[in-house]
Amino acid sequence: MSQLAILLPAGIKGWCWQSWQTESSRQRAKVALALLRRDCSMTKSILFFGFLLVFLGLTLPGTQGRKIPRCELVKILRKHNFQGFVGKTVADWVCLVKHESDYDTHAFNDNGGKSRDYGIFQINSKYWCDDGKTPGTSNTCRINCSKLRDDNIEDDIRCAKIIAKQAHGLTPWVAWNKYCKGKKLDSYVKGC
Ligand SMILES: [Ca+2]
Repeated sequence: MSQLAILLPAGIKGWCWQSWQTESSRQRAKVALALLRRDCSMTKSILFFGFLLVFLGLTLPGTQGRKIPRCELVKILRKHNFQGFVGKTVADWVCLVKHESDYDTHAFNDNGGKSRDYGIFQINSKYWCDDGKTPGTSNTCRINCSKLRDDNIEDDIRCAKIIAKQAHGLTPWVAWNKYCKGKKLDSYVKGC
């Protein structure tokens, strides 16, 4: 998208300059006026569509990842009844997300080529989702891993709950075991 934005002005400049050169000298003033008044209306149209494409590329929902502010995540987790789910608190889950993905819905990690972790909950392709390149995946959540890297975390939440339910807790998440288990976690929901 950014390349398009850079190329457009150069293309427009070339088009106008070509029109200018094809006319005889006595016609140039007339052409210049036409370019400004009418002919270069195409320039405006191209610019408009160029900016529209860049704008859509930046704002289309579901295509880009984003960092979810801590308190927004707390609100989402409370709404989805995470408090008390599998005997854990919302603070446990916020701590888990902080240390697995740093709240980034677009987070991705390659585990030495054997499997990959996707999204805000860093869900693994060996057991829970299918990325098309992890042999023998269980795909227990019945989901394409790419869906776990967009900014709609509804499906991520559904899958995370399946994982926690099967494990009767949050032990499948290495970061939770390391940074959250048995720790004082009040700060993760403080002020929310
Ligand atoms: Ca998703």
